[in-house]
Amino acid sequence: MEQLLKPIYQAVIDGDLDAAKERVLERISKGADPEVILHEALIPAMDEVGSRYESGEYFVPEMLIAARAMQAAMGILKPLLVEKKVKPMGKVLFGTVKGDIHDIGKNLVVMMMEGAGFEIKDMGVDVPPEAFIASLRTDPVDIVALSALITTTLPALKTTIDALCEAGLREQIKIIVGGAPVTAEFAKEIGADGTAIDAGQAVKLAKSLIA
Ligand code: B1M
Repeated sequence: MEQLLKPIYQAVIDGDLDAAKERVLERISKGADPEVILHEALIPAMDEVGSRYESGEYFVPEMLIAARAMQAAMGILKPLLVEKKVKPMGKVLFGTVKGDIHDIGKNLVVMMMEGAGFEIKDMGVDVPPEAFIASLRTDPVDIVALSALITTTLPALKTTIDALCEAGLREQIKIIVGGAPVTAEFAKEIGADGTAIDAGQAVKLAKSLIA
């Protein structure tokens, strides 16, 4: 990692929200590329936090404050990464499935999709299938995008897709799923139209499905 990005990386690992914001603002004012900050400092910092959690060095509170620092830093980058296109590419209903409260990855995909010109209705986290169905009935979209970030909530992806089928809504939408534990095989098995490993790939996938 570039030496100048180290303080941002460290601030997120330490869960130091103010330092994370200050360091990001400082790099931006010096002309740093927001995408480089995101991919070379912020995301690697969350990976390191995950490794520390796995090894027992960090516990949930440390993960949580690191996540807050990451979100604060992303808040600064968002307007720089999202350059709204005039004509919407299509409309997307997005949410992290029931039982799962991780949203950093989802927010990142939302941000990139907005940047690509999609109009996003973000349902947040821990979203039950009924909430997706209720929303689709009053506010139709082209794509439903579902995130699941832990292995224990993978089944909720299938439950949600099944519920959309039972509600008779499947034919009118494309469904994409994603999150670290989601594989292409799993996505196919549960009847999704596709998956993507990261935000950039998710944008490409959404564009190809709309086309
Ligand atoms: Co939790 N957590 N967490 N956590 N957490 C992980 C995911 C874990 C891998 C940590 C570990 O053990 N190494 C592990 C899951 C293991 C597994 O799957 N079996 C884990 C666990 C176990 C838990 C709890 C169960 C801990 C506990 O309570 N004992 C608990 C579960 C809570 C729940 O959801 N019910 C929990 C809680 C939390 C916090 C609340 C403390 C916090 C979340 C805060 C928040 O999101 N606002 C948290 C955090 C921060 C993490 C780690 C450290 C970071 C997650 C993250 O933001 N990554 C994480 C370890 C890690 O990931 N290294 C971990 C960065 C983000 C940019 O990546 O989310 O993968 P990601 O998103 C990517 C792609 O997946 C993809 O694009 C994104 C951008 O590139 N993508 C899509 C995502 N959605 C997509 C949708 C698409 C397409 C692509 O199309 C629709």
